[in-house]
Amino acid sequence: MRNIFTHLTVVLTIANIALGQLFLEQPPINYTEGKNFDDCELRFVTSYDQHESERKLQSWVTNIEVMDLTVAYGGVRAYKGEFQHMAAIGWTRSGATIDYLCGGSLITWRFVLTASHCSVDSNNLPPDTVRLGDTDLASTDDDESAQQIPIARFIKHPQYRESRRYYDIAVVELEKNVIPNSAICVACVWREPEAPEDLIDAVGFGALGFGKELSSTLQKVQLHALDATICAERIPTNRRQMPEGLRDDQLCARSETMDTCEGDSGGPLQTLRYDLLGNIFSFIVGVVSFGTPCVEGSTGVYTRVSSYLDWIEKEVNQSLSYEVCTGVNVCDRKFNRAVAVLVEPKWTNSRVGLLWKETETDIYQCGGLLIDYQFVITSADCVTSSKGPPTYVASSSDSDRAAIEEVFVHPRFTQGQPYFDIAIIKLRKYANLDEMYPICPWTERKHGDWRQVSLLAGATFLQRQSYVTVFNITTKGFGQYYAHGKDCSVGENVADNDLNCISNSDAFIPGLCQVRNVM
Ligand SMILES: *[C@@H]1O[C@H](CO)[C@@H](O)[C@H](O)[C@H]1NC(C)=O
Ligand SMILES: *[C@@H]1O[C@H](CO)[C@@H](O)[C@H](O)[C@H]1NC(C)=O
Ligand SMILES: CC(=O)N[C@H]1CO[C@H](CO)[C@@H](O)[C@@H]1O
Repeated sequence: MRNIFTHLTVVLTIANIALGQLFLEQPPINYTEGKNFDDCELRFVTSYDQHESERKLQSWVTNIEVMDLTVAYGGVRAYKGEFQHMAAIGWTRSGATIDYLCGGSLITWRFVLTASHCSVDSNNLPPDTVRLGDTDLASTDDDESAQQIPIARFIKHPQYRESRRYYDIAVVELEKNVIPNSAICVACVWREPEAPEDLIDAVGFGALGFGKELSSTLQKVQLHALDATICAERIPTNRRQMPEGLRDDQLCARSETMDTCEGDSGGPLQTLRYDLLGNIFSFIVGVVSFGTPCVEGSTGVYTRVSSYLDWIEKEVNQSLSYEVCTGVNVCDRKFNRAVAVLVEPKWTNSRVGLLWKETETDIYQCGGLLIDYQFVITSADCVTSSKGPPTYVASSSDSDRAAIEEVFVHPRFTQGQPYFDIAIIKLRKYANLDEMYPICPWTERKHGDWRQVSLLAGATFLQRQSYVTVFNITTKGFGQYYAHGKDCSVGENVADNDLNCISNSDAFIPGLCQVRNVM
């Protein structure tokens, strides 16, 4: 049942500012006792202006980066910095010309992920160089951000056989580390067993159509993952090359009109995900392996990266966990303000953390909202745990505490059940309205036509700066995020009881938000 709330905690933070006395021993001047919630807004001047907040949100919604996209046959020209991990794998020929016949993805500052079948060209010669940060191999347009690095080792998967279409994955070790710049950054690997459900991009310098010359400009095509059974029917069956048919460590993707082609080999099938600050990360889902020849509606087969995590991590000799990848790889990233957590310190002063000891400093074990001078609303779950009832509340780890006088649990609440999961806490002290902002409860009975819901939750996250000013701070904080009221199916009849469902459709990094306790 907790899953209902999983989507709820897409919120975050920024720590409280220094505050004065938040709770007073005596009723403040002008203290009035409330009769019911009808006079709440009169007693507590609404400190939070909904319209102002919405206006602010709108003004924050800026496009990620509007670029002049040139549409080419079969794909869309990628712009500089759009696929910062994209690598071109090259064969240096006599006369110093380089043929870039395969693609790859930078997954650490030293290693590029590609396909095993890229280990040799048709003359059985190995590639010798990797070029990064260049979206037009034929021109000198963005060459100032490009880096060309010799290959130290080409590591094929040990089970790869040229005669077979399995284990088509490899890592390329470079002679030296790549240096991040505005056009170059590492990508993370997608660790989930299933491909994302949204559109996935295939990226490459591949041919733009069957029999066409290889493209010198970086192209992207948007694809959908394709069901394995349908895929198996579409790809040419070759018993000798694929005696086991299509395997689980392969995945298929297709679009109505476009697909990856020869020359895209080894390149990424990828998706984008956000962290809570709106930073955008690329995740490599698949490696281009093979496909039916490029015709409209053709189907491509990709090596599923999540099937090879252990092997890849062993070869690159480091963890590629989401935490490590998004934490240590400081780059000049694209950023989407519309997704970033909104920092609104006033808002957070409606929120208190529940404490079981006065000296505890973790105010994110359980939370509650101040709804009157002396009352806090929270979940019944929080006050009936094996730890017993909380004894203090505090607004930040070092602010003054207010002792809890009494806890009222809804009489119909049953532990382990999601219904009537509500409790009221009475404090011995009074909120100082110069510092704290009671929130008036929403008193409409019916399930609302919720457009935007402001969500609050505490979390630990890493603040990341651009590569120009490299520093990092782990912040345990609090903040707010917007989500939408929505129907959801959780195997319970949500509409007919006291539960509301809220969800957020932003594509966050998998596992980023985990509910420890409801607020
Ligand atoms: C108390 O209320 C009066 C009248 O509304 C107001 O002028 C005064 O500033 C208030 N005092 C405090 C401390 O808020
Ligand atoms: C792998 O990384 C560890 C820690 O960074 C290092 O001590 C070790 O020498 C590395 N092993 C290889 C084979 O590079
Ligand atoms: C520049 C800087 O302060 N980097 C630090 C980021 O965080 C990691 C992990 O805590 C430290 O090891 C780095 O020194």
